Amino acid sequence: MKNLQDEKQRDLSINKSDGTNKFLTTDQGVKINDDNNSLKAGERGPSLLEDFILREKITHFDHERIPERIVHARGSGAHGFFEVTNPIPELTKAGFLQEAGLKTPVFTRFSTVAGSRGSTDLARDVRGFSVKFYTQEGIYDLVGNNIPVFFIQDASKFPDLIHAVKPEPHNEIPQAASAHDTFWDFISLMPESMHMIMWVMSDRAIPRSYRMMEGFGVHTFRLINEAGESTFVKFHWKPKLGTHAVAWDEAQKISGKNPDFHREDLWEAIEMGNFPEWELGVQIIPAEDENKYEFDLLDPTKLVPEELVPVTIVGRMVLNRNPDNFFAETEQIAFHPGHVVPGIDFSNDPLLQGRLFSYTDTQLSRLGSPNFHEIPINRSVAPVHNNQRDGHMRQEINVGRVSYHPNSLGGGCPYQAKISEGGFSSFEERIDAHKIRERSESFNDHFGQAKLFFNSQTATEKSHIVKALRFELGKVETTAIRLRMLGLLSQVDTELAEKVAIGLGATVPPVLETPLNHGVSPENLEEGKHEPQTVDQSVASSDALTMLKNPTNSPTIASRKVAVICADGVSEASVMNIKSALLKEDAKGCIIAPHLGSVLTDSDGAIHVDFSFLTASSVLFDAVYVADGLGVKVLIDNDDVNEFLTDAYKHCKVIGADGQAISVINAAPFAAKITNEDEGIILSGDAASQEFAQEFITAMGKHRIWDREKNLYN
Ligand code: HDE
Repeated sequence: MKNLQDEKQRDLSINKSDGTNKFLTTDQGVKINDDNNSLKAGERGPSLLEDFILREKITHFDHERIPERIVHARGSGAHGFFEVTNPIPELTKAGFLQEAGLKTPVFTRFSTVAGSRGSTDLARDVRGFSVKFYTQEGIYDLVGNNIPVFFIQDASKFPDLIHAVKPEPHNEIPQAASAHDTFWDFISLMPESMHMIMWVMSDRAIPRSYRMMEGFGVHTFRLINEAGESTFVKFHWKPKLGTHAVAWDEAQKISGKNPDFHREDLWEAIEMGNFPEWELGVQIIPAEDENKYEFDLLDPTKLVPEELVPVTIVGRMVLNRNPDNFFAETEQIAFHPGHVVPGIDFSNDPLLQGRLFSYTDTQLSRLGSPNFHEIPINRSVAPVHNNQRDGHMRQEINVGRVSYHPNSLGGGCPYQAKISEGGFSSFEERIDAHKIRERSESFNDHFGQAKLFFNSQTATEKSHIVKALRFELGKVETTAIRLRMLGLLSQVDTELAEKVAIGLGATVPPVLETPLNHGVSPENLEEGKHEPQTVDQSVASSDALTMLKNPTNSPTIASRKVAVICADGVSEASVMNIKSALLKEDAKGCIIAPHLGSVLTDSDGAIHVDFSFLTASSVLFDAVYVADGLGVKVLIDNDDVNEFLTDAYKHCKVIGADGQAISVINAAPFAAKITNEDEGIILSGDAASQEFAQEFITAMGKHRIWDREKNLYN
């Protein structure tokens, strides 16, 4: 078997440039003698137009920016590979899924949707999850999200949705946030969005890390086998580290303390060798089952519950290499759901069909030319030969007279491939239909799966959804919009609507009074056609839909970060005890002290300080430990320490202290609220004990102690 894993890296190496031990030159290769001064008429005189070195440098700089992506502008990516673990040749002829052990290079980009390129990573938002597979049969892009459904059913509503969610056009406020009038105005008139709204108001929209998110292809696609038979498929990425979130208050604070939180997390994990990993799974739906379910497989506001169709794992993806250059790779990469290889095909989902147009079109203005496929990160490792020619910034030098097909002068080359030679042929779906501008009535259920999602959540998760809606609608200024939303929410769950209403100081309006336009034509509205419906689901509740009971979760604390709070006089044994225990679990303890440099230990040693209270914040860590020793005198009732610990407590993190450090916890503002049932407060009078470190690690494995919120918010 060929090892293809490094094939893309070899391909990229042709374009890499490294100035180490080289002369500085102009773009034309002329060595530069003075890069610090422009050419002038005399020492104090004006600059001269003939200074080609200055002109070239400034001109290049003037044109350094390209338009950011219309959506998904803010993102981060990494290289890696996809490895087949369970080949599915009976379902697809796609070469990269044929053989166990076969590795295909990938580049994966994660993103937020609404914010601009410089916005925060921690916005409440959907996350993009795009994977480019550099296969032997050409590029395959799986351009998905971390949420398995979407807001709208038809591509024609996408510009409206995005106009509504982006900053409002008159004052460009707010950045990277859906909590404003235009977004909720649109949503309140689009009941089809209610299932997605449940997901976006849940903690899925504030992930702890890109490495701890699921990914979904969203639409139903087709797999095509050698015999030309089609099977419907839904794609899933399951993270090895489990599916985890931060708290909303925490997310907002991270946005101020470190807006690059997710970007840095991905980068650091890869640099440290903690390579993020996901399993790729497929839900297989035989062609004959197309109309078997209470939902339409072509409706992108619906998912297929895993209880109805389980996810079969086919391979794994490992991200093991950071990009060399953010712009050249992460920014210039161009994904497209229409980049498919033989063995994978589209369904008639009307949202997917619209996407098939949009992605190339947008690259033309973003990357400036139809030659964007020649940019190194976009370049296929499978050979490319065709009669496409010229255009801005063409890199390829096509030799010969012939740039048309059929031809005799070029011997008929490049020639077409038979299907048996790997030529792509679209699935021959029989279609005999009227040309109509209509939505299928099978798409009318707008509340059934919103209910399924809400009913599947734990009490903690439901309360987070309530609070998220109180926050979002609380930022809406127009009362009528808030009321319309309460009307829609009451159709998902009356208790949900009532709880949100309490936070808004409002009363849930009767559903019938809720005026709805819900995006249908005036005639259909008059006739009451496409009235939003609630269809009972055959699955009442699904653990795969929660984060807290998610089957992907495991007690691993690998790559988690713990704040180890110290001061001069700290017990060296305590610090080493916790740090080495964490290291064994592939987690990291970071030393935080009142000052940078180092802290002196009780055994006359010195420990390097990673951050001071000024440069660190509790929201940037997964757990906090206060170390024993004489140093605690400085830490007791210290404002910085109290703020640090209070945030950790409020965000339901594990807090530990041993020996004398227990007095620091006892002096914290929340001390009186700590209950015996709190599994996240680990205190041990016995300093530096292994049992203590183990208890601390076990508690961290629960990610957060959300039960604590009962004390905090009652
Ligand atoms: Fe996209 N989307 N999208 N989208 N989308 C773009 O393409 C679009 C949709 C998704 O990391 C754009 O290259 C339309 C669903 C991701 O570079 C643009 C519709 C899903 C990314 C575009 C949708 C996605 C994009 C902007 C409705 C989940 C980031 C820049 C018909 C399955 C890719 C670009 C990256 C990016 C159009 C809906 C995922 C404008 C018209 C549904 C992850 O072409």
